[in-house]
Amino acid sequence: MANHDEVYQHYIDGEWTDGTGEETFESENPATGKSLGEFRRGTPDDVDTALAAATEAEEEWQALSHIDRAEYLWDIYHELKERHQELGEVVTKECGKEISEGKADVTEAWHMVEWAAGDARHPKGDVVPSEIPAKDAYMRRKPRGVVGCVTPWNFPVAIPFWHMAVSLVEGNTVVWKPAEQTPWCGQIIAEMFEEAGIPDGVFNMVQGFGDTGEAIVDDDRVDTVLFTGSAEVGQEIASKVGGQPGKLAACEMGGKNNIVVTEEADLDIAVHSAVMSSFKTTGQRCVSSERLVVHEDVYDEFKERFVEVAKDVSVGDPLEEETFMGPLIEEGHKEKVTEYNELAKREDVNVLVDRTELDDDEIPEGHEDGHWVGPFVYEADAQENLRCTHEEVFGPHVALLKYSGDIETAVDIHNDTDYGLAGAIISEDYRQINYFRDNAEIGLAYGNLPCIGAEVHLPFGGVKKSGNGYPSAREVIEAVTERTAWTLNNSKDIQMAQGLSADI
Ligand code: UN1
Repeated sequence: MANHDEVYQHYIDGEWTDGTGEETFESENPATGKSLGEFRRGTPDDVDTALAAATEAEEEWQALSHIDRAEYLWDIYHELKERHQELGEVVTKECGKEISEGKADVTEAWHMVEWAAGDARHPKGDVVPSEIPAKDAYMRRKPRGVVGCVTPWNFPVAIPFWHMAVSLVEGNTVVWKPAEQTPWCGQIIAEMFEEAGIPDGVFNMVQGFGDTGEAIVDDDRVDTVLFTGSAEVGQEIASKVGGQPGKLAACEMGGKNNIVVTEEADLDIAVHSAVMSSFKTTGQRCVSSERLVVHEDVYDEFKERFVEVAKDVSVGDPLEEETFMGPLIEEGHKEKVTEYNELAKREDVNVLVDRTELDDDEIPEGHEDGHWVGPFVYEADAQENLRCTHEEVFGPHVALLKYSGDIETAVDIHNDTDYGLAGAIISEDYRQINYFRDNAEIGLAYGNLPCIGAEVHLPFGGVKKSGNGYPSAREVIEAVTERTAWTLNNSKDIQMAQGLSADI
């Protein structure tokens, strides 16, 4: 457990180390503003040491079977389950999500570990037919080598395991930088790998900021970069890595996600789904919805009911079970969300709920320095190209966009953002649902559900500005393995495919 008596270190090559830097940083509880512990700030030299260790460890790690490698992860799986409550509280204290979300983060982590470790006993390639009967053809996978992982603060336990569990079972070694806002979760995960006895250099954790992440991304020894985080950083990583032949980046970024409520919607489901998607995690999921596209026939009733909840929804101490929304992650983020709320007003939208500043009596005692914000809900014209309805805010900032006409119109509005991560349709009409499924430009599409809460054995990623790959869940396997097309001739003759003459 973190305390103020020691400065927490990096975990490199099987050792805890101060690294080369002089600087340290604090982890802050966003609900109280108080420090949770002090951590070493990594430098590019520390990344260099970690990458040297990861490269050195590759051969020995790859000599093990998938099943033996998975054994280390099964230990971690049991540890995550046994420490569910305790770790859930750590997540809540460090990233501010209310406690059921803190615990769900840990649950999602063990689900990912279970998937990856279980997959060790599944086929690792394909048997492929050949045009030539005497040929055997296969697709075989092998590890890419060293995987660099850069993870966000909003899922500080689950997302690191999205990146690392499959990478490790497939035979890669890992250098990981946890988010600078959630180093305590990073510390605990590193302790778990140490306790599981993972061989030296196979798993390395360097705490730090953007320069530490950049050192991972830029280094030639890294074969795959996995990134989950902001569109800005993700685009930079994708273009940098794109210029380095042989290296791959899978990035999953944000969204400006929509829920479409048609004239055929069950409004109980619609309101419930919109509240969950817009306000859970205080709007700080990349899949959170900031646009509600609602048909004119049900618009007034939906608006009245949604606004009623938004005015009332509880914001407060995330450790209390009755809290629905915790604080924002940090003061700088509160400023950003506040600026977007102000921008919306300047863009002349019709504000319906403005809880940008909470009343004093809403803020729990001892939490005066938390980064509090409540829902901000407004109606805007779907046809206008406003910044507030098109840019990702990453907070409880929600636009109601009324439409008239058919499902095609709703889906056109849905698709009118640069992003394409998650979205939902609420309707009792299967034709509308199917149209949405086939035409919404998103990676995660939901019918009659919130657009948050994906399960790890589904692909998780998006299109357009939301990402260029799947650094997550089951699809991560594509980013961390090479495919070899292996073809074997069983005859004494050379016979070619495509009818190519083999005469010489
Ligand atoms: C994120 O939104 O940043 O689908 C990740 C979900 C979670 C993961 C969210 N399983 O809501």
